[in-house]
Amino acid sequence: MAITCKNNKLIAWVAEVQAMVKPDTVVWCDGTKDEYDALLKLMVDSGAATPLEKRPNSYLFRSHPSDVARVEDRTYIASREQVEAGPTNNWIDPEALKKTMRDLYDGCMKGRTMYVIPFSMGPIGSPISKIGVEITESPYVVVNMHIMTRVGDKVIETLGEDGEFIPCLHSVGAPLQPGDKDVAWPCAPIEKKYIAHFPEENLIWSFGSGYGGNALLGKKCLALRIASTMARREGWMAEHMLILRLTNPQGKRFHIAAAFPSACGKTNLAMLQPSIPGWKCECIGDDIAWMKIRPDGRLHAINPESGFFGVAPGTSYNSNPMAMESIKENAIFTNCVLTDDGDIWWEDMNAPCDHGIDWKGQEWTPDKKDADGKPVKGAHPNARFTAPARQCPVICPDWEDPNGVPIDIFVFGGRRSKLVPLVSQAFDWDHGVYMGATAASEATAAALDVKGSIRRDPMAMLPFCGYNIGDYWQHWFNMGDKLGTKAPKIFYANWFRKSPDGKWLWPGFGENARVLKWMCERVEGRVDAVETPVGYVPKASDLDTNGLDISDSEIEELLRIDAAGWKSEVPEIETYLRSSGDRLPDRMVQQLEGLKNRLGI
Ligand code: OXD
Ligand code: MN
Repeated sequence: MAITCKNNKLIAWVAEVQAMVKPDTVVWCDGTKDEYDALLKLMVDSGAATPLEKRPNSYLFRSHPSDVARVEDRTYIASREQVEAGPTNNWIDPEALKKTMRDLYDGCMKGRTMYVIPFSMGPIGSPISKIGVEITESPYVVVNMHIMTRVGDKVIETLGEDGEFIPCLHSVGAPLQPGDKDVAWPCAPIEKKYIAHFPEENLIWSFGSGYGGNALLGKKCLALRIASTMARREGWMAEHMLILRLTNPQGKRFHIAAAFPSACGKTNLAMLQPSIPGWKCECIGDDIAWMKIRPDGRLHAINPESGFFGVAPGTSYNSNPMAMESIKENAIFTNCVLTDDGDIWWEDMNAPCDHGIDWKGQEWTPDKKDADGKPVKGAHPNARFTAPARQCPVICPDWEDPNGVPIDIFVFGGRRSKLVPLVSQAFDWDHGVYMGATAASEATAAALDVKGSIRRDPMAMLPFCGYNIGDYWQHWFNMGDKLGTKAPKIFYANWFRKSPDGKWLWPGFGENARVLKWMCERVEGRVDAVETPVGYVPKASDLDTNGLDISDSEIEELLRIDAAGWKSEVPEIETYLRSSGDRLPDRMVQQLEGLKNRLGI
């Protein structure tokens, strides 16, 4: 560390953790390129990382086959009272959990180096940013944190003597005894994995996993679960939303924040390139938005992250050319195929690969089958890339503006092959909160709208809201009250509606700017809409379909309201909403009653 930490609370916490985890050495990370390069050299030398000949300064990692994704059933909200965690979280008593985890942490970094990573979520010094400090023994975590957050001395400086920070303790849970040889991806078995949040103390303890959302604690643990609880206390919002800027041909800017569950094309939308002439789209963030009401009375958003941690399979020059451009250099890849010429590959990359080494380190060819004759995928379906956001060719010049960007539009959505129209606008804020709360997605693209296949994912926050979901909805209503007429307008989108014979009706992600254009025109009051029981939908003639090969009847079907279908969903929606018990806001009940009335129930 180039500068000395003067924050006694941080010094004391580091000393306390060190005494518990008993590392061989302690290193304070300074966030420099030298540090990044030295750690990668260490991991290349140990065999944990493979440098990629085809991509400058880029590396491939293979995780342990059991450590490939977030572990929702090992993720806990340890509030003092169970009701504070609510029906959507795993609750555990904080004292009991701390006892269990202290036993696991005891000596867990023996034989290893403990890294102390000071990081800022959001531009350093922004009134919306927060500081965290992650302790880990995983150099893979350190280098990923370098990309995903702002790490280094400036954070220590900003913290000063008595600045607040969020302590994030992480361990892969694999101590080394003298003479032990390390493995490429150390981690603990599933029953020892804990991703724990103590919201009343702003504290995160993660044990046993080296992977993504379990280990890069700035992301889901801090920026969503803990931040959502802080946001409620402090009167702001931490949401699972992309942020983009859309500029119309007259040069007017609109800022859009959109929440979609996974597998609905969030990163693709964040980096959209409009096909309609004169419209420009720039990316501010692809996963998380932190939003505060600023002195102008409007809601301003920052992207707390500084990189993309995206799902690799399916990313291609067709589906997301801007993501492909972002990962050409200085990127980290996890669980992809290593090609014979020293590049990476994954399924649906739209590039040839006849032979390579798969994510498990085995020889792989596209026709490889397992013992049961099933095709073997080369990349894990949750294989990831980590890349600096600044490398995205369409990153917005203001993406690091400490004041954030003023949000005009919120979009919720999900994947629904039936029922839900291409786009609808909420009647008002409260109705929009209802739309977000009841957002739902089908389990897979292929699944039909059969009972049980729909997962409600409120505001796409189901695995990320750090407190009782009923209170979270109330917080949304409260924010609407504070914002009044300056509140963003709320919309619901569904790109995935199919015709009765099972064909996608909307031509694809590349055309989504046409739907965003209609939203902007609504915000500006340029177009009328059709009032239906579920919201305002576009008049067919107001949807810009110039140059698209789509028939009038297809547009009609995309926008059709199937009142009988909506009626049949109401009982399930009611059961779902009521599962938050007495924390269900009255205003949500009023929304449900309003819908029933409009549907004639
Ligand atoms: C993610 C997720 O990884 O939402 O962003 O699961
Ligand atoms: Mn996400």
